[in-house]
Amino acid sequence: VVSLAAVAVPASAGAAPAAPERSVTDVVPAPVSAKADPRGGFRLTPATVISADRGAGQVADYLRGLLRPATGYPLPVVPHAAGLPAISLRLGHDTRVGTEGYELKVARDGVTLKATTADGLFEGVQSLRQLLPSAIEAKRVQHRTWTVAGGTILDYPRFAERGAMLDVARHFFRPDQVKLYIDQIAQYKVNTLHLHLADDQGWRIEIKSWPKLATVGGKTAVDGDPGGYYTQAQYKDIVAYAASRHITVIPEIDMPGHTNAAQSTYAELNCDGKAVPVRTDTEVGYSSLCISSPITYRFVEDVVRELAAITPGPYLHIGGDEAHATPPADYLTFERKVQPIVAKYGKKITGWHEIAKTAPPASAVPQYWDFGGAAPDVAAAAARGNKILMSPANYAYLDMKYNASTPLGQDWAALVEVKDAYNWDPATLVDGVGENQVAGVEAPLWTETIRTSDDIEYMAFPRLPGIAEIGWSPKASHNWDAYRARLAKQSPRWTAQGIDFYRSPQVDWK
Ligand code: TNX
Repeated sequence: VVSLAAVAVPASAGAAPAAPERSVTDVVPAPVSAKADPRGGFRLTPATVISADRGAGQVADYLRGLLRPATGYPLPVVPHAAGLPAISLRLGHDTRVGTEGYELKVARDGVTLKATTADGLFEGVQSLRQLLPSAIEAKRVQHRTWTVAGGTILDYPRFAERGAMLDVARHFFRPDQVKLYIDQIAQYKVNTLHLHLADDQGWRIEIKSWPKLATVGGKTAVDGDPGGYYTQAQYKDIVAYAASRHITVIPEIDMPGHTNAAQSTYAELNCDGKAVPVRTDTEVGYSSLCISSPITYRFVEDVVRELAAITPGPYLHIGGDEAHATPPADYLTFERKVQPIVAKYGKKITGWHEIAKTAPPASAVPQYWDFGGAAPDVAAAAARGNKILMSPANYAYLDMKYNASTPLGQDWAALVEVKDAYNWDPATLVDGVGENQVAGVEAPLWTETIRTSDDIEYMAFPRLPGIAEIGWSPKASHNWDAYRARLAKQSPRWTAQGIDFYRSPQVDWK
């Protein structure tokens, strides 16, 4: 365990004042505006209370849970501060901050966080925690002083969706591992978790009408590693945990390709009625559901119905990528039957950008994964009114190696160093898809080579905060030199949180 106790340095006459350890201008993702007041810091003490408006109680309890382990202070949540030193969470309409923004004021006599919604308060809390010493992230009591850096932040996101994807199909991750990742991404204002729940190597969600999908199709994983699946109760619990971190889950069932686990489990999902062999290699593009069979659509409807019933978020992800074993006409036939099924169960569609060529309804969100430039089908969808989610593989794929000697990951799209992951713009990436046609950004983590939470952390940190900043911060604030200096100051927090990050030589880590 690293000791994070502050070292008291005696002030010697004539010495330059030390640069402050942290400031409102250091927050990641960069706020819309931040004005430091070096003399306006607020000191937490055992007498501090958290005062919360009606509707702010959940965020107040969450904040208390963040601050209690390291401080050991009681920090009671109360409806009125009644003259006590307080962190106040206030709800009230503020047209400047939208639905996820906030205003944070830190002064000597108190901290006031205001937002229009609880989502906005939650995102403001993520900024507030970065204004405390890194030791606030320690899991045990640290005997030291706790000063929140003084100043004012006004903040709101550039794009509505800032996402992360975890592929739990190639390798399975237990609910506690998913929750850990949820906590790690929430601190960078990520608001969407896309779970890739089924692929050739394994099926990970209980479907009661097709029970062997999980119990048989879930047994396998890449390289013959142990599989696993979520019961519907476990999935609902993950969804609820994500919601408590103001994150919406988007579940993905990839189809009509990437379906070998289902087709090796149920013979009737194959055109010849014979189950295909189990496969745990990492080839892509060889499997296809049987497009001409009515059973295929009964299967899809059962899966969509059950998944929609346990998913409160508005979207279901229907995959659609790399369907190389499905002829184009069949692909179109399949999508024309499946997309209305999703609508029938009250959900909107998201899918990999290949779905753009099927002219999905304007509410559908194609997820772009290629390298940018010309993409006529995607541009045409944008022109019809679809918003596009940006996940360019050569910048945003967290499974790409950092450099040729990175022990984990793949390199088919690119080697992606920290600077590469940060240096792109969603609004100029794809020809014909501008700022107003972008839904947001998502950082996918495919897990062919990823087996443990340490592996996840090593690939996601430090790149994920960069993608999150691209999604949240104003374009005008985008600057690598300024970003790398702010990012460096995050690393003691990751150390205190136990995040096993990649120490990129591009950043002067603290
Ligand atoms: C491509 S790009 C895939 C996944 C793989 C990934 C590995 C896309 C939508 N699909 O099936 O896991 O590459 O990097």
